[in-house]
Amino acid sequence: MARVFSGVQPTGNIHLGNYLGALKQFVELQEDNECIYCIVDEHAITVPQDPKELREHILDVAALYLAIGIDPKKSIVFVQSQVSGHAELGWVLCCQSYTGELSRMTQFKDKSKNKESAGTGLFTYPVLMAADILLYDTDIVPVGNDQKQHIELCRDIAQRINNKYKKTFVVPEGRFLKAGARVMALDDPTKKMSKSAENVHSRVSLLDDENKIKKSIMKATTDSEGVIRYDVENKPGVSNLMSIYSALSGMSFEDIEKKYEGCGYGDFKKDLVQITIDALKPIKERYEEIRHSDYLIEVLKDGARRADEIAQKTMARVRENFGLGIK
Ligand code: AQP
Repeated sequence: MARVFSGVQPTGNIHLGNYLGALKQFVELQEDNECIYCIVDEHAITVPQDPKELREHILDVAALYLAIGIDPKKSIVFVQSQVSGHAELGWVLCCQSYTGELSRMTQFKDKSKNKESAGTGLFTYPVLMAADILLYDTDIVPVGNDQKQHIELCRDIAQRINNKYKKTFVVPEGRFLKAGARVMALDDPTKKMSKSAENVHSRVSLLDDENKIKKSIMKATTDSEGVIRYDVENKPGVSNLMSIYSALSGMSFEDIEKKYEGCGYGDFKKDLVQITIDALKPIKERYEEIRHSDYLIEVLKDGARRADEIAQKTMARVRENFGLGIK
């Protein structure tokens, strides 16, 4: 059995990009692997957060994990800050990474753009992400395409340490999906769909009501050609909607093109609204059942205990190989 690890930031409501790019894989992978799924609250504070809202968002994401089908009997589900090994290993890895390589991370460049000064946490975010992964001897990391560069960095750091010290870490592989690997913003298909984008119609969140879903999809940017054709370069808006359609319905791009031959964008978008509503309905219902339950808290406490057991073993090995502390 391979060990799988991934996480989501509790920075707002999970959207179709998070779901189709990463979370859908989480559920499939738990059938044949040992899976660990984290709510990465220490990553969330790399940008300002309201403490009360952050606590709520942590439980929102946890409830959504379970609502989409993650089964705590099969997978470990926990909150990052409940396991101290993440921050501890993060520091060790910081001492083994270079400012040059971190400066090249496109997510840091995007998030610090137009800011007078960026936080150190935002800069070292990919190192903490590497710690999250390496702490659990992870083999596979299911993530969206936007995380490719961070996974490469994690592999580089692990290999660097393995070469310099005794073999300390498993070198993980990223796992990226084809359909939905990078869902773009509905209002601007040149940007990725994001929880923190100002325009709420740039995304469909898993908990959106039917009216909001309808409004966001019907308003989505397309082009003036009026033809449903998958062509990312020339028709990024339509291609993005087709990716969402394909990922939610299982239909290929060719079949979608055939189905909408001679139709306008209106008909296509109306169907996409319905497909999205149908796909999200059972998730929302399950979410409502568990969001305020004691069960959810129990799952997270038990998950933290099980995650910590694995993390402690890795940290003992790290301290030994680095010569930290005393015997
Ligand atoms: N647009 C996207 N398309 C495909 N996958 C995506 N992911 C995020 N956006 C897209 C994947 O979702 C997982 C969880 O992401 P995250 O919450 O840890 O952080 P993020 O990538 O920074 O997501 P957001 O929505 O853009 O959050 P904010 O706005 O807070 O920064 C990851 O596997 C990611 O690849």
